Amino acid sequence: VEVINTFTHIVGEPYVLIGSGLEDYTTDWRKRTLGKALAVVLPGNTQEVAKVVKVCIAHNIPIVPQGGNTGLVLGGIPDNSGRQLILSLKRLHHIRNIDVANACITVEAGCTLISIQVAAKKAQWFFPLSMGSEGSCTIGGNLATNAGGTQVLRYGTTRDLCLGLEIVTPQGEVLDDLSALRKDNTGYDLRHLLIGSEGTLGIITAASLKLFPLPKTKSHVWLALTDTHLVLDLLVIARQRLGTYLSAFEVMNTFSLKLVRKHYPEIAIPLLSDGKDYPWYVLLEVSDTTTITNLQPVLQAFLEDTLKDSIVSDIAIAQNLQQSQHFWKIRESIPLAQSREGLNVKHDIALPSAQIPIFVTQTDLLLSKEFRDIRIVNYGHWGDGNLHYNIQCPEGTDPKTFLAEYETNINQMVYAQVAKYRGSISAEHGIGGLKRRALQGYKSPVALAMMRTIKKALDPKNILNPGRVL
Ligand code: FAD
Ligand code: S2G
Ligand code: ZN
Repeated sequence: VEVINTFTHIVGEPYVLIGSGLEDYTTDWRKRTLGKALAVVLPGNTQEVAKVVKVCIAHNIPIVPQGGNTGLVLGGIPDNSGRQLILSLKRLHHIRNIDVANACITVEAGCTLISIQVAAKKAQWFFPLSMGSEGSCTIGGNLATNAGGTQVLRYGTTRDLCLGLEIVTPQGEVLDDLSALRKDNTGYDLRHLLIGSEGTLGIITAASLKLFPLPKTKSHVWLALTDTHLVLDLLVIARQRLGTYLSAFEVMNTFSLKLVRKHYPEIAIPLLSDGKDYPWYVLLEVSDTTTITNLQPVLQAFLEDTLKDSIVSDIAIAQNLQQSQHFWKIRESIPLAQSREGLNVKHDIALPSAQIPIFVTQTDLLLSKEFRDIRIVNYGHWGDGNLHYNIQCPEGTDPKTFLAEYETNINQMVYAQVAKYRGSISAEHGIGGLKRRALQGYKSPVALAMMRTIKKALDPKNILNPGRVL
């Protein structure tokens, strides 16, 4: 009780939550797991974060930093010991500065991704990071997980968009490393050590981010294809012919779209009607940031050739902004349809693009033989070699029981296939608590030893997010 009073003294009574009704903080977005927190504390600024950390050090209270709680690998929710403190960054949601001359925006960690996109746009600039959770995920969480999303093909991951960080260290010190510099070689790059560290090496309280020119024209094309090899051919030709115009290349299998149709019947899906559907669909986005553009003729010629050469079987082109948004709505409804269908075994994997077809053919076969009637939802950012290769239990069976019984060996089979093609078992969601064991099996022992040394050196009391990543 005494420590709760100390927190209250630092952040104010309304910002220390204890007892029941904390599920929004203690359950993960997928509703897989319910943790139990000592309390939820919501500091109002960086100094308060630092003070809370110092109290936790003095009382040996482990801290789980949390942003929007949209993470998918149990990295941001407490275990069920009731001893861990959730330190929510939600109240640090101010846009600190937009520096147009330096094409840089400085924001606090609790800003939602969408609020940063909107602030940049208002200043006639573009902050490109974008993903289905952008309405509630925070830039602190995006940085901590080095989130990817749908614009990585052209703009890179969150790591590539960050110029500097302000963090609170595991000792409760404030490191102000915010910067608008594009070049700064003064010792180890601590920013890049922190990005992707999932709350285990420091608490991100603010970040300076790159701003980009606003796209002046965008076009969206929905394509139907009959084979994964053709999907990859399309990606290669798109890269060659569309160059830097190409800003997204999202792939979806039929079943992922049929799930959307089942749970969201009001969403019309182009080129998918009963009796006439295709195995694969691609949502392709091109955009141009210059004022005078020849984007349309380039796109037109590209599409004509892909039809003429029978790479694609059919095409639907968005005629206006509303249709473009509709294409994205279909794509972003897949994870929502999946969670309506029930808990599923998720694999957020990356492969060298050229190996995707053989991986898909072999792994589909392997799994379908071993686990009869499973339904494979295969979609995602193939432009980055990143597949969301998710397994839904057989129709009519109970998802929880299915996961309890089969998740581990499905993971093992999929990850063995990923390792065979020198892929990654976590492309963008991170390791968190969910993939910690899998990481031990797939990361080189030398790499794991170096990570442990870094963790021990920076956080010797293991106060930040213990049990996550390592
Ligand atoms: P949280 O869930 O609150 O935390 C995530 C991790 O970061 C935890 O380990 C936590 O401890 C740590 N953390 C959070 N804030 C801080 C901080 N300020 N300092 C230090 N550590 C911190 N992810 C993608 O990469 N690409 C996608 O396309 C994508 N699509 C999604 C679609 C849906 C519908 C959903 C639900 C999720 C999706 N995600 C995606 C996953 C998730 O949105 C991202 O991982 C996101 O970056 C998490 O941000 P958050 O603020 O919700 O973090
Ligand atoms: C996406 C969401 C999570 C999943 O939609 O791009 O990152 O795998 C995923 O369902
Ligand atoms: Zn994704």
